[in-house]
Amino acid sequence: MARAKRRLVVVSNRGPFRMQIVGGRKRPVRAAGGLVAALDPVLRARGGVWVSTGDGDLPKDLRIDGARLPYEIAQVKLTRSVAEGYYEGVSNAMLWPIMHSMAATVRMTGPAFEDYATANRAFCEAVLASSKDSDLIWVQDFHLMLLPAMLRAERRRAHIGWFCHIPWPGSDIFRVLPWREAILQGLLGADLIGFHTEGYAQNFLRCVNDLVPAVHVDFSRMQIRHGRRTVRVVVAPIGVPLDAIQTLAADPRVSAEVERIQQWVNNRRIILGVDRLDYTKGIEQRLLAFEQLLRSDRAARNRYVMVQIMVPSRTDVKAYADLKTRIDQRVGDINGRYASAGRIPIQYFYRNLPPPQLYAHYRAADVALVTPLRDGMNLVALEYVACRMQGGGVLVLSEFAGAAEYLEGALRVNPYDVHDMATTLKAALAMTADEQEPRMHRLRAEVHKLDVHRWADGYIAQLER
Ligand code: ADQ
Repeated sequence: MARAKRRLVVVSNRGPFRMQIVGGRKRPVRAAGGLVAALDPVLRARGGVWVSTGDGDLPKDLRIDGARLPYEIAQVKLTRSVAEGYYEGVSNAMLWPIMHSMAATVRMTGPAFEDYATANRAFCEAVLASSKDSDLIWVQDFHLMLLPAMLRAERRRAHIGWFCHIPWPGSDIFRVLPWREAILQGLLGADLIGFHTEGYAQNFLRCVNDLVPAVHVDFSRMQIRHGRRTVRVVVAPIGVPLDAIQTLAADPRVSAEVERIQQWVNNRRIILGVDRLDYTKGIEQRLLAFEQLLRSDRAARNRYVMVQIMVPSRTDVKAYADLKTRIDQRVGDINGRYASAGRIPIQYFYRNLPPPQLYAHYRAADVALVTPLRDGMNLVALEYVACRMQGGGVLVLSEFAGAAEYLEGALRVNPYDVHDMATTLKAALAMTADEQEPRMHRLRAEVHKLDVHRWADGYIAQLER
């Protein structure tokens, strides 16, 4: 008889649902983003619990789309001051820039690390209360790097995994963190540690080797001997829910929306940018590259339009508010300089678009310009390719996105080199259908291999071993 599957406990800072007022009534709304799209179906299929921060306002018998949610939700409630230190002070102001190799952006605030530890401890208690010894515990991302060791101290034999959704920097940058060893010791409580690329995994092994005493790191087998335990490190690139995206992107309502977008831009060819508003995403550099194209080629002003869609993010953090101001000014400046009657060069949205509208933009775009200065993977690049079912379209991709390791069919750019980006953009726009087709064909095969369900199932199977 087949052994029953172990129950799965997913732990992440943000959870899959939150209460929101819709049409005057408070209702549970599914959170956007790749993580929820990846792990919600897995939990639905095998049952389990999702532990995340929240106000405790989700009803016990949560109903989604008319049916009872087949897994549990546990919410960790943090005090306002702990939440601030943990989320703003450490996660956003320190860990995010360091992990993206932007050490100069770090703002160090001493006591915030205590809040980070307190928040991780609160998660630990919630996980212990809602799980049992035999469960698989899968901790997500940089908000919860102390949690694996906290759990290990209580559950010696548990199967604990941790996945890093963002890059892992070189040891020379990681060591800028004052509590670097505490973080690494925290992670070494896990059995299985996953990264998007081989480069991040090797950087992590190097950090452990350089900064943690009394461990043995085997770089080629990607294992760490830590006391009596062995920690395995794996390369597990995340993907997108391919079938779901393709089904929705093919919907006749999405096709109608594609036509509407094309009319709205006067049938100019579309260069698309889609990002969470973040200084790692290279949005300003991208705008400069487009400006260079407009400046160098008069005809470009009538032929092309850039559509930039940004979802607001971390809006109460100063670095993000400042970036928003700079982007607004840059867009205004370019539009002021190069607009002519009925033709605005940059169409700019600052809001979350629902998937049908987002996918219509992917379908309508001749070129997707994905230019992060540094990015763990970048799902936008994969979503663009997933929506190009008719073939054609060009993906211009930063060499500093994890996705660049897997998408050979993209045109590569260095986002710090604005001239290189402008030249590559021009080349992308000049590509004939015959040149685009084989590249997109190759990209589609590459994105197919990165299906998100395969990512989740593969990781869980390794954690179960
Ligand atoms: P993010 O930094 O959030 O994720 P990304 O991978 O690009 O970056 O995912 C963004 C998601 O938000 C995409 O699914 C995209 O469709 C959506 N999105 C962006 N703008 C939107 C808008 N205006 N309206 C609606 N949706 C929008 C982190 C890491 C990444 C890593 C993922 C997954 O930083 O490197 O790929 O986790 O591991």
